[in-house]
Amino acid sequence: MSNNPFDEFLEIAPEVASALIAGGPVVALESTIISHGMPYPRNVETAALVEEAVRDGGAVPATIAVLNGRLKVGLSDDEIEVIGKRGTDVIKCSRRDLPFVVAGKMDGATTVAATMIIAAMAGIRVFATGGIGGVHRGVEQTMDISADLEELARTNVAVVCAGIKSVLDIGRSLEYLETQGVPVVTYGADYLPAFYVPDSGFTADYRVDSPAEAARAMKIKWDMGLDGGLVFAVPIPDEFALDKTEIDAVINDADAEMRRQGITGKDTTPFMLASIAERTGGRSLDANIQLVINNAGIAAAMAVALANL
Ligand code: PSU
Ligand code: MN
Repeated sequence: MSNNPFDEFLEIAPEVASALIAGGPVVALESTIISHGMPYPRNVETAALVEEAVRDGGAVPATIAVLNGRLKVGLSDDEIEVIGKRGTDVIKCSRRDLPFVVAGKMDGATTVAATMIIAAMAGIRVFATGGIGGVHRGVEQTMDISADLEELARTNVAVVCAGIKSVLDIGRSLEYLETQGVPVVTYGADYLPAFYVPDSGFTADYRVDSPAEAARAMKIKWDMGLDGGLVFAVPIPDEFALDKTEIDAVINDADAEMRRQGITGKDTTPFMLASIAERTGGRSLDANIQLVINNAGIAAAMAVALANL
């Protein structure tokens, strides 16, 4: 790996490094979902199940975080345990945070944006998660737009997710991605999924029905020099989906509570996820776990297909 210009910062796990050198399939996984997205110990259990789903799909998992200022690509079970147990005490790390967490030799859990950056540095092209950040509701007042969207505009990684949560303003998030030239592609569905529910009511730009089709689109995009990411939106399997009317009401209540408490900035997504889990008696957490596992398996198949092109 000595030809990598980012060697100075990266620490790639041996299994991941071997797979990358061989041109084999690797799937990046984020760590903010572990520290800030789910409670301990289910976050750690989920991280293991997600890695297993990637392996079952024929790829090598690379969970990404910053530890002691090192950009770690591929965490050990012990390292995942530490991040999961410390939870929101770990710094939620997006693009703007990376230089300071590295300079200060600190620990950071990486968001979709930061995970994309580190994955790209390591040469990983496919990344699985639950949900991406987007344009927040009330953006007219707050200007709260996740750095994930800007990262998708510039960094060459495909993000496999369950769509855009209705915690966010789905319509405006799609407009932003369109402006930035980021393809939003549904996997095996006509309508864009909305995280806990398989159908948001919004249509996507394109639809693919196989990992090979997804991989071809990625390869052609990047071969043409069209830098930036792609969003592959996979609907939550029906058996794990929540009722749309119920979850929409819960999200509205959680959103109102967040405004009352004056929560802003990077704290909004973790607050909403925890509040929704509490209000659904944990059913949203169960759904969240299942959709991430599902996405991981599909991302693995896409990584395999990409490696075979
Ligand atoms: N959506 C989820 N779970 C999560 C996140 C989003 O369902 O854990 C995390 C991801 O790491 C994502 C981040 O990148 O929240 C977005 O935060 P912000 O809106 O502050 O950019
Ligand atoms: Mn934000």
